[in-house]
Amino acid sequence: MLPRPALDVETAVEVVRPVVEDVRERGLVAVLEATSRFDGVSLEGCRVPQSALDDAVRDLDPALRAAIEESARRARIVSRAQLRPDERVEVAAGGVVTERWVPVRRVGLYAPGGLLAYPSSVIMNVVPAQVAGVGSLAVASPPQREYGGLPHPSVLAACALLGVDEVYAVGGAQAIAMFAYGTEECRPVDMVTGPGNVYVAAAKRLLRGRIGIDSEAGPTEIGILADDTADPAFVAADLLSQAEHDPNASCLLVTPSAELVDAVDAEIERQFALTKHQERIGQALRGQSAYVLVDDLEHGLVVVDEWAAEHLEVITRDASAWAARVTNAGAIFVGPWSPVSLGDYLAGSNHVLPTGGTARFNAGLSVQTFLRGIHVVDYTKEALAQVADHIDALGNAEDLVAHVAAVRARIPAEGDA
Ligand code: HSO
Ligand code: ZN
Repeated sequence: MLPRPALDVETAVEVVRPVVEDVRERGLVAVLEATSRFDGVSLEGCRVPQSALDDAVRDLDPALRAAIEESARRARIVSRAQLRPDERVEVAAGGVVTERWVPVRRVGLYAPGGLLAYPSSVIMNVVPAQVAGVGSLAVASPPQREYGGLPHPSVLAACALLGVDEVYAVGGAQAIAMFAYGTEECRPVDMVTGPGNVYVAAAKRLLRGRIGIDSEAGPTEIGILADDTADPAFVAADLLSQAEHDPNASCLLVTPSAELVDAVDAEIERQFALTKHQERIGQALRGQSAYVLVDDLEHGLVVVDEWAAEHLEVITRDASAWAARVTNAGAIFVGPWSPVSLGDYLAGSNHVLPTGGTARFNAGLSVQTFLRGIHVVDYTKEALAQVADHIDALGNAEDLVAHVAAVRARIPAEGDA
């Protein structure tokens, strides 16, 4: 019964299929035609010139520049700590398996435009990819008519400040297809990450397998597990903050305190009257959002684990102890001084997180997203000989005699000539 928005990526897959096919067959021409059709901008090419990136940095508000730089610095600190050394194990004398961490070679990052032009999302995608050692990174973001067909200046500035100079003014499914198949301008990538609308999600779903993708980012969610110690003004503000993203956003307050629910409800009314994006917030709160009254915090824990929020705040007595027991959440925010907005911008944690209950099996974006662990197997003759009989047994049980023979060519069985 817990609310979730109805989202139909499957239907969108059929809508984007012809666009994706067209880009595969006709490359840049198809990308430009789709751009004029969907974005109302006619371009001769999509590659953003270096001069436009330089201009965006030059014209950037200094306070925003300082914020972007500090956000990236903190994200880098956390990302570096995630790097793992290659793991070499001597399984038996002379038998070595090493797990070698190798970055994906080339990644395309999608940055939404329009209302959703978030320079912070550029940071959240670019920094872990760079720290992982991804050698080649390209960004695509929809052309904006009011900026002369260039992507949003704050997106361009964030790219330039992070050292990404390969940027394309392309949005929607055509951007994902451009990355997957390549065009005259853009070499194909191995992986695409970054949030986008339902058409972007559909194109990623369609092309998954040909390229790697991060998890599908649906509308944002906030769950708050709170008791009577929580400040209703904080709780209300945090629910509103994520509702602000999208009319399909979901906000859940889970608490054993009926008094808190009443106080939060009154606060929401008060704060709603003063906020800017009332239309989106109103729809989100009236739609797939709820107060869930539970018997006690144990019961609350069951509810939040079941819902598996993208963001979960724990604002209770002993908040760290309760937070430590949560198993399903994209990210967890502990205590009254760690609001989701902090994580969205400056905590150092990543804000590209699993939504729609996929936090049950997915993690948010991190350095690990851009690394593959390759097992490197290195055995001596003696170490191989030690297990030759076992390989015989398994190979014969599976009726795969050529497998057995490949070992016996090296280590003849006892009694063989
Ligand atoms: N809360 C969003 C990310 C974001 N917030 C970007 C502000 N800008 C999804 O985690
Ligand atoms: Zn946010």
